[in-house]
Amino acid sequence: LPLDERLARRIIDGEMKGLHDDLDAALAEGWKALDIVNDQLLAGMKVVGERFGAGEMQLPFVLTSAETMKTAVAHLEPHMEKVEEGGGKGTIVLGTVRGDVHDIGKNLVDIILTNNGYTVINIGIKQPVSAFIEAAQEHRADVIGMSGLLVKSTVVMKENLEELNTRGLAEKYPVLLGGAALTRVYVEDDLDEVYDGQVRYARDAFEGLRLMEPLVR
Ligand code: B1M
Repeated sequence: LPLDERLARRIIDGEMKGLHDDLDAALAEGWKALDIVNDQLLAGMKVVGERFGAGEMQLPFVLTSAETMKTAVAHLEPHMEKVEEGGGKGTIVLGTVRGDVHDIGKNLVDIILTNNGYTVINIGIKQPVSAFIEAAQEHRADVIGMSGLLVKSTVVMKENLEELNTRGLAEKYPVLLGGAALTRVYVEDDLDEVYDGQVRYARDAFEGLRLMEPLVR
């Protein structure tokens, strides 16, 4: 297989042996680390999601694919372009919501924002709204960022926004939401209606980055 197809295939098959060599070869070809993630590795992950959803792939294999993805991203991270370091542009508390373990997308958002001058307080997975709030207060965050991939996580996000309203924190914390089960319409119409502060939808990590500047006041 040509290198680009081989990289996607590695994610689909969860094949780690020789992964670093292939990634190094791609970098040596002059491919940008972020492009490798977006074009090859995520293409493989998309196939994994489709097969899993269709019942053609069992969960342990999805887990191996996810671990391969994480290993690849960790290998590529030092090669990613750093536009601005130092975290001077603002602070975001970032986590995956209660009941949800998916963190590959969240961690990509962390990398992209960190490499572009933001301070990211990454609180991990399965986080209750209280953990987002405590971290935001402790680190004087400008923005709260919630990730979640399950359909039920979209409901949790709504409840979280309601909790921020109840605690009188909506004015203080603009919220950035992302994850595969969300839609722009749900966030910008339905959740915007619910939340007393600003709430925005990011389709991917780059849209998340673009949205940070207007959200950090
Ligand atoms: Co799960 N899973 N999974 N899974 N998994 C999905 C989400 C699913 C769509 C697969 C499918 O059925 N086709 C499905 C959800 C269906 C639904 O809710 N209706 C599903 C399911 C059902 C489950 C379990 C329930 C399975 C089970 O146990 N029976 C279980 C859930 C456990 C739980 O959470 N309580 C489960 C478990 C797992 C693994 C552990 C095996 C593994 C996760 C490993 C890990 O993350 N550490 C896994 C994986 C890998 C997937 C798929 C295949 C891939 C997800 C992924 O990493 N994508 C996924 C299929 C899919 O998404 N279509 C699936 C790559 C990643 C970069 O994309 O996270 O979307 P994503 O992030 C994007 C954007 O969304 C955005 O930026 C990123 C790219 O730039 N973004 C943000 C994300 N967060 C953001 C936050 C922002 C801004 C942008 O600001 C705050």
